[in-house]
Amino acid sequence: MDFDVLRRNVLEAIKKTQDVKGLEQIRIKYLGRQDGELIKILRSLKDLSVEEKRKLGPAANFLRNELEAAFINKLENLKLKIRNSQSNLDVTLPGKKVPVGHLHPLTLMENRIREIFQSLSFSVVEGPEVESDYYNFDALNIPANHPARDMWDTFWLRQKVQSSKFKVQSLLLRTHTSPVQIRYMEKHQPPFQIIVPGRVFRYEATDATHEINFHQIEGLMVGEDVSLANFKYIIEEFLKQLFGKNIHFRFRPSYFPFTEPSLEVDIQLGGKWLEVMGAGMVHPKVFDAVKYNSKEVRGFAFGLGLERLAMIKYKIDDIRLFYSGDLRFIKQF
Ligand code: YSA
Repeated sequence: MDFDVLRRNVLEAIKKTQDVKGLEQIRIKYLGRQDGELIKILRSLKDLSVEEKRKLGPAANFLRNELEAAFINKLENLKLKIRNSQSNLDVTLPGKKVPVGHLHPLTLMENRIREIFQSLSFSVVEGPEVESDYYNFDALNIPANHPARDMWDTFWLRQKVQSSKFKVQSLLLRTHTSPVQIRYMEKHQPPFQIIVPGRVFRYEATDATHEINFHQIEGLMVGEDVSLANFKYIIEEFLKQLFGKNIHFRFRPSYFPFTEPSLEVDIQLGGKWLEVMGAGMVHPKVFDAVKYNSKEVRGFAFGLGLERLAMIKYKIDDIRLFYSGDLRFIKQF
């Protein structure tokens, strides 16, 4: 058999074959290393003269490369055909379940609270978690050495920032969201109504209702005629929207240096009262700190505990579960 005949036969056979197994048989028949047709021709070359070998050797190599390429090409085509035929989807088969994550209960709670206050025309504002003692305490009428500072056990940060040549400013992790009241009022004029969701930190012992790292949502409404009655209406409306009409809550007198009068809100949970919010009418000294005329404006403010409200909503009896990372807990929401 000469090269041309071999070439024609092989290409014809490759063309005709329609399966991988058949293709492999053809390859062995013609290009097999032991008894392939090509190797037989090459072996017969040894009897030829040097001249002839020089001519036919390269031609044989060329043919082998060409035929090998034709086999590879056909093999790829057959594989592609198989893949395509397998992609004929049976849409009646049940689909594969794709695992999807979901929101943390605290995020769900925060989103719902934002929604309710936005429906009551409050805007959402944010502030820094690392604060100066001026915003966290002084401007809220809690000067250094005031005994009320003990109400907020504080994580102090190493002092870095020099506010002036002579005074070193103390930095801390904010103990409540109230400093954002000051930051907002420094830059805006009344009337306005805002809420401030955010993370706060307290250096205190943890138990079923206390965490060292938790969330508050501050509220602040300032205008000419804002009164405690407005506060009571807003909070009642808020709690009813969040928990339904049958929610049991009470207002209780309290004390904060930055409000006068001050009160707290408790919600009944399993026969006990759980404190969920501190609040009051903004103290004139707070308005003085932001250069408002305290004779002309009035306002109410509150700071609610997000975890506590989520505990009531989802009937969770230990606040520490929110941060436990326990998937059995998280997956229930
Ligand atoms: C008061 C008057 C205002 O004009 C504005 C805001 C406030 C609230 C004040 N800044 C404050 O922080 N009060 S508070 O210490 O009583 O905390 C408010 C709420 O945060 C509590 O009612 C409680 O729901 C939650 N809270 C307090 N300590 C907590 C906590 N939640 C979880 N873990 C803790 N350790």
